[in-house]
Amino acid sequence: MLCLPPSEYIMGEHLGILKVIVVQGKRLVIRDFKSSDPYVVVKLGNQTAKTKVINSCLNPVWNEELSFTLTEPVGVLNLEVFDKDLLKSDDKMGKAFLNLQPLVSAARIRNILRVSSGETTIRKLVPDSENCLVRESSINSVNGELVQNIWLRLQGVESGELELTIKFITPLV
Ligand SMILES: [Ca+2]
Repeated sequence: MLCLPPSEYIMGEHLGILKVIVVQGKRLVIRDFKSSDPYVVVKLGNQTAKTKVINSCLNPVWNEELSFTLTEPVGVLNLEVFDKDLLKSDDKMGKAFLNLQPLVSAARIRNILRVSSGETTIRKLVPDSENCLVRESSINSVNGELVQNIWLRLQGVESGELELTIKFITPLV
């Protein structure tokens, strides 16, 4: 009798390039006297990237694009904000995560629908107890690229939100 694996993925299969644009932070927590010097560390599996530090700012605008390769099994994107300090170790300003599975599923739907041009909303995600979403987030196909704009609520702190734009570049097969 043929025994199939529980899911269809092939371990280590290369799915595409994931571009994470860390757009901005809002209402971040104070970790110095009156402000903070925030930067964001983004992790996907064993890949890590970080933004630059923005000094003395609780509503920083980074607009920085960080690139990752996405492989099966699809993991979770982890984000953590820190306050840069010179004389002591950096302080924590909250963390958030994003499940990338909906984006990968959206890519499959796009392939089935053969969407390669124009802008089409593939699916919408709503905030719930299983994610960090602040508001509804839609996954769009924009000229063949999958684009998702997201506001994430930072966990473990009194306040703070992060805005990301995720682009998933994967061949139409
Ligand atoms: Ca500082």
